[in-house]
Amino acid sequence: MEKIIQEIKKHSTFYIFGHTDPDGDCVGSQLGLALFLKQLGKKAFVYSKGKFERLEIQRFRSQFSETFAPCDKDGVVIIVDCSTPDRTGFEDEGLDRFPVIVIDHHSSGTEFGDFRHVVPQASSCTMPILDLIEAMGEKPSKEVAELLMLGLCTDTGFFIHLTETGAKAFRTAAKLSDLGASTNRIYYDVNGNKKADTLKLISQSLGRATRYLDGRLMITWETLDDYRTTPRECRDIDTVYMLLLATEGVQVVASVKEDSKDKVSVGLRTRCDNIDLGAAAAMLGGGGHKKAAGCKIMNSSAKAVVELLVEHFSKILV
Ligand SMILES: [Mn+2]
Repeated sequence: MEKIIQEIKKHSTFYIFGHTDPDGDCVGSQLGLALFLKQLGKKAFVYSKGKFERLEIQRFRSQFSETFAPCDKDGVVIIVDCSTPDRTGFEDEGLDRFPVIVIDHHSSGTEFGDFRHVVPQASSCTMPILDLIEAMGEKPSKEVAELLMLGLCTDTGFFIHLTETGAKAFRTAAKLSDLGASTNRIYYDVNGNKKADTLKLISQSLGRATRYLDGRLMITWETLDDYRTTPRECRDIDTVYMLLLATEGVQVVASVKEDSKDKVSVGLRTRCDNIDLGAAAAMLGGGGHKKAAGCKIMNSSAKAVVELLVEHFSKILV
């Protein structure tokens, strides 16, 4: 942390990257950190390859650049919320010409970057960012606090995913609340703008959800065909996860989605403390957290991936 603080003090330009297909935590981390650095009188730029599909982050899209054209060769790259360098989507764009600071909270992945502040116990990436701001002896503005709270709210499912180890997250939330962040405002910014078509996709996903392994595993799926009738932006898989995880006897929920003709992405969620989905996803070439993880399967169809998941979890859910 001390080295990261020195790097920040020493330099005046920062290039901030998150992961592709950004979520609230990624966007909150990138923009919160950028705004904080600007308030220190520094230059900060945020980059993302998108896609900004998730409704809760679409309003931030215009602030991000898709191409990396550094204006200061003495700048510093900061990568947030990424467990591996390829997650940025910018791995071939010369980020390593600059010192690289990594701030993250994933439990699996690779050790990359020159300076790392990775806290796997943190519930969101915005938590170690607040730690950094405090370690610098600074106080986030109301706007920064609300961006950091956005990450905390979305990565914890508005605090639902927290367990008995969640005290630090609540202490962080209390601090951000004292600084002027409103969880109610964030809730409706995140959840209050759904299109009517969203209900169609939700009902379709719920209708397709199938129980396997005596109901311990539930899988729902979407194909490319589905997006011909209902736009992809109308997906609200988090609501689907929440409802499926509320089913009696269920341990793991999987959503299988065809991204393109030869790429299928899998999202995994569990409500069980003794299941490590990050490890389960890693065996399939993916990664993530204990309770939320995912992977991408190439050269496959949704149907084949469903079969693969049933086989995979028949060995894990015993
Ligand atoms: Mn995160």
